[in-house]
Amino acid sequence: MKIERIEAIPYAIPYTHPLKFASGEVETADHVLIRIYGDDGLVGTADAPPRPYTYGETQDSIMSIVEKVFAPQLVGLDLMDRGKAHGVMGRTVNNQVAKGAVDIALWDLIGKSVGTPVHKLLGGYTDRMRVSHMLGFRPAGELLDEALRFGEQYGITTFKLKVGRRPLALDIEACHVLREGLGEDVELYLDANRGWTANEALEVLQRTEGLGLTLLEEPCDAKETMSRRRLVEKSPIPVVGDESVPTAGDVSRELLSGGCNAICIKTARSGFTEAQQILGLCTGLGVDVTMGNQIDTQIGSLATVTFGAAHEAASRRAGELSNFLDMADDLLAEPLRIENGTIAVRDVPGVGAEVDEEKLARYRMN
Ligand code: MUC
Ligand code: MG
Repeated sequence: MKIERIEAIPYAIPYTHPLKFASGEVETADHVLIRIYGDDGLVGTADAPPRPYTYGETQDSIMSIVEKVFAPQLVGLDLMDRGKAHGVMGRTVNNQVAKGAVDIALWDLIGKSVGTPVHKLLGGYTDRMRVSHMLGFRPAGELLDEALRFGEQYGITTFKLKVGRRPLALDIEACHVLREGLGEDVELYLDANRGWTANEALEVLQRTEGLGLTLLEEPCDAKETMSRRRLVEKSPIPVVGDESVPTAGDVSRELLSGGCNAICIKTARSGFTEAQQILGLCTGLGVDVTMGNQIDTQIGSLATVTFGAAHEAASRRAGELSNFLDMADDLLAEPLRIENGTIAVRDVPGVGAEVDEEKLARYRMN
């Protein structure tokens, strides 16, 4: 089968509960739906969530690079020649989210063309992932209420707390309130989105000692090389690289230079192909990974489950899969369900992300 056409459709869906974090805030999912058409009528689908403050990509830039730069070179390629497709995209630097979505849409189309679920093509390790819920900036009492509600309603027992605020006491208090209110069996970890300096992060680790926090993600800008390395050496828990490691090359640089000792993998910015390279690197080096959330829709979260469940090392920890619950609506025709704190893969050819066409017509911007 040959690639016949590639579409990049901008759309916007509001959030009912905007997510606030140290590097930004998301009130509307102003994403791009990527569709790759095969010449036998099948369609591969993926969601591209722009995060300008993190990677510099916007809704417009994703549409432009896909439609004007990638599509003209990808149309006409044999669908199975993924190496050639990556050769084309690799000639352009950056634009990770655009490349990731094209990659996932290609895998979806391949899965459909061979009649096999993509989670099986990728590895087929298990059929579901445990869910970790991300808690944005809020007063400590509200954070606890939200975590308790997610525990009761969905069976979620792992939470990632967004931190990186000043004064540090705001986040330190939130950690204490959550641990006290949730009990010791709930997993809690932190993500500062570069909001602190490395030395501030060290102070937070000291002032939260004994709370059983399990991970500290992107505490400061990874460019603070020396103090970040000192933090990684002194931290009793793994320091996770996220926005500092969008590519396999970045992962090896940060791990080998001591800038982090665990890695957050996001299919939204790595697609499935580069996410597999990153996972192989981490597995080979004996480094933990988390499956992260780029404030994904249900289509994006389904891609994360598809990848995470396919691999033993990626499914060991709970994946960040639930922030779509804060959106007013979604494009996925059959909604994702969180049952007993888990989300299952879909046993249909491809990824299983069929789009509700009426909703797409309602939310699309052109
Ligand atoms: C995260 O893990 O950092 C916030 C910004 C982004 O790109 O992803 C989120 C979550
Ligand atoms: Mg992060």
